[in-house]
Amino acid sequence: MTEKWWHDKIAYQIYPKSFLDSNGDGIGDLRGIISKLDYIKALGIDIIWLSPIYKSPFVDQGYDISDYYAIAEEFGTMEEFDELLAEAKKRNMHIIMDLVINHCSDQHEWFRKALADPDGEYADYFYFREGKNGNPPSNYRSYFGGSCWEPVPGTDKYYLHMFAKEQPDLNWENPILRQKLFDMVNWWLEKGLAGFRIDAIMNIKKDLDFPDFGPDGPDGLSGCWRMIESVDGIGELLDDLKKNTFEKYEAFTVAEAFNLNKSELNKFIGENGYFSTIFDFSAQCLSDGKHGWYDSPDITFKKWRETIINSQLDVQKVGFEANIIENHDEPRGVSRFLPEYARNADGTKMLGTISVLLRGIPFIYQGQEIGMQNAIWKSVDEFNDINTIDQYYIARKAGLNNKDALAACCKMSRDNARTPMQWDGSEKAGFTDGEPWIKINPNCKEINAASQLDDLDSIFHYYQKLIALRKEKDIIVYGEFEPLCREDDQIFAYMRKLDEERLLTVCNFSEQSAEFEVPAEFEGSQCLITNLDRKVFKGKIVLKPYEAFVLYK
Ligand code: TEU
Ligand code: CA
Repeated sequence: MTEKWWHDKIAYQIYPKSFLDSNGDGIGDLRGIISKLDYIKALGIDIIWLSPIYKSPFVDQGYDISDYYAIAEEFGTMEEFDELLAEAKKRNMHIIMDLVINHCSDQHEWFRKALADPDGEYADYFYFREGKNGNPPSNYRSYFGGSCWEPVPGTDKYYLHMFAKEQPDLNWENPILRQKLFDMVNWWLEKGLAGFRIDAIMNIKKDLDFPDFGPDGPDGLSGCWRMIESVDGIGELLDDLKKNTFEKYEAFTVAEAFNLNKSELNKFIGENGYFSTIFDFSAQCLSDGKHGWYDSPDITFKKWRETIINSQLDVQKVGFEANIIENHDEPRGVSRFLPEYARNADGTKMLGTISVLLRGIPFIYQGQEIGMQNAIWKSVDEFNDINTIDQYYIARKAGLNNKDALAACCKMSRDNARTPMQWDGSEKAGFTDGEPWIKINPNCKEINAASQLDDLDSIFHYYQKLIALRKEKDIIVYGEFEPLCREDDQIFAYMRKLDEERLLTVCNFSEQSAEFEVPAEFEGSQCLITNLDRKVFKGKIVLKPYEAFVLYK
């Protein structure tokens, strides 16, 4: 495997709207980010991913871009962005941005021109299609609910949107549009970006016949992903994208790619893959409900462990995946993957240990490093996220009462990750002086950065240490992954191997103590990190509940 500049790096995702507000309008901004670069650097981060900061009407929190060349006023100016790039560079950190090119906003100039002339050249930047017998062209349900087809006013045509109706899909079959997107990507790379996180990219290839699929819900529609999964030919588009952009700059790219099968991994993240890496969402997908969040299954420890093990084993033959426990679309990892009894500082450290020391590029989501948790939502009106509100109504239509529909949203809502970063224990968590755009989790009194920075035993300092270890030890970057105790009811343990070096990670995920036999080869090894105060690691040992340790030899 050829070494790449990003192999040993660690990334941190910022959700700008909720990171830090510098001017009291209740919305996080670039100035806020700049002022916290030292904090991020202190954690040990090399790469910062910014969720979208482009000009946008914010129907889907900036994932609906109305100008790819402008910074959203809410966040600041292009000068401030340049300052952020320069300040990051000074600290030897790289910035990557979100690249949202499956769709744009209905306020983008291209779409306005398309609507103004539905037979003109701009209409072909999108998918404008005639309906069938007074119905939309096909029976697809968008990811955010309702039909994927919206009427084009004044015509008998519809336009396609896989997400909200304000996010029309871009027609990747159009070479002029493709070139404009490539130019835009290169413009940002020229500016000094290190790369991109690439949004919803599996959706760019459509079946141009737009066939119907069997209905899979009470609305008589069929999830639009069925068409995406059934169509071939995305590879050519992705290869074209890479060759015309990323490749020339040695950019680091991490794609949001769901539902790949093993046989495709090499094309995506192999030596000459379309991307540097893709996120491993396999654990997150365990809570996919058949019909929505209301029938989302609970995650069991054994299933979760097996899922992570399997993806580690599959991926290491090919390349690196990016490991996460949460992001801006997911509930907080502590609330999701830890049983209730373990949602404390020690349990949180244990979860971090398992995740950061896996093979792959760790992505830490803002607040994860201090152990932020899901908020308690008292009514559906407290949510802001378009997807959450849709899921609430899906649950109600399926017959759930208000309380149960709300409970489903509390558990799964994307807004759990979008409550403001908890900088201190004050009423507004040090996030803003004004009215925050979304509610602040009242547990900021107990969970906040200020108190953790002062406490060497805190989750923050534990993460800092985990991250430092990954930089010190090549084995954490390149070592082969080997699972241990795969049948055990309590323990998650794995080994990493690099030539003669060995690393052993052991965690007890249960509420009871658990026995573990330290392999003889770890005789005389060194303990690199532990969340409790164990001193002896030899023979048969008994781990306390949510105890974690890492041995190195
Ligand atoms: O997400 C794509 C995607 O597949 C998600 O919508 C996912 O299905 C959903 O969040 C599960 O709850 C990306 C972005 O990460 C997301 O924030 C955007 O809303 C979406 O694309 C549209 O751009
Ligand atoms: Ca602000």
